[in-house]
Amino acid sequence: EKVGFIFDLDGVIVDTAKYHYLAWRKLANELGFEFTHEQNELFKGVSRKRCLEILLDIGGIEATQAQFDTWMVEKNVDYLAYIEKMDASEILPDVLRVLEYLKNKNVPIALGSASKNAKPILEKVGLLHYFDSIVDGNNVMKAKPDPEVFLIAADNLGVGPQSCVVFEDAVAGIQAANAAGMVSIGIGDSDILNEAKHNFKDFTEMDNQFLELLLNKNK
Ligand code: G16
Ligand code: MG
Repeated sequence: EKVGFIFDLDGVIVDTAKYHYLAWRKLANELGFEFTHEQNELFKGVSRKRCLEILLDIGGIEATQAQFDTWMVEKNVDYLAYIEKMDASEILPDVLRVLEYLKNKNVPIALGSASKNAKPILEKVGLLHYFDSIVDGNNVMKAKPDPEVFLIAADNLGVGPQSCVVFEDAVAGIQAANAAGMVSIGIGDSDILNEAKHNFKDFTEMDNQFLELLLNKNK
């Protein structure tokens, strides 16, 4: 069977984590508390709703449903203002080389992201056309580490889960890929992503020979 490739978005294709951070920090400051970079680590790969729950926990704030909904919208409006200014210069190093390499080999490619803003971001940086399927926060019921997002992506690509390779920067994402029975590849800190099958600091460390190995894993 052919091999399918699934990419996470934030932290793998683009570094939007910094914009999420700025938007969450602004909200925290407005509510009267600090939000640090270390705390932001907990937000990677996690849904917007869950992020706000964690943020309010950090601030020790009890919110009514109406407040909660308002703050969800407020954070996203701020985040979208950053997204609006994005362009291809924000694509992370060697992502384009890897996408081109796979595209030239006619490999099915999907996006598997927790974000509800995935499509506009891919459009902004000019990468939308590389993806045969986009599965994001609008399509899933259960967030990572549940495997749902990657299983839907595999299904859309017409490839069995065991024939899929997942690139992820979040612990929850690696766990989701493993739970789906896929080959998990950590992009980032190998100490944090130690449950991944393979680890790379970023795509500059991953040569075409390794991609070829993944491509032929079923042969
Ligand atoms: C991303 C980020 C998370 C963010 C989530 C939801 O997931 O890593 O920090 O909270 O999407 O984003 P939004 O508020 O845009 O719906 P991923 O899976 O692409 O890393
Ligand atoms: Mg991510």
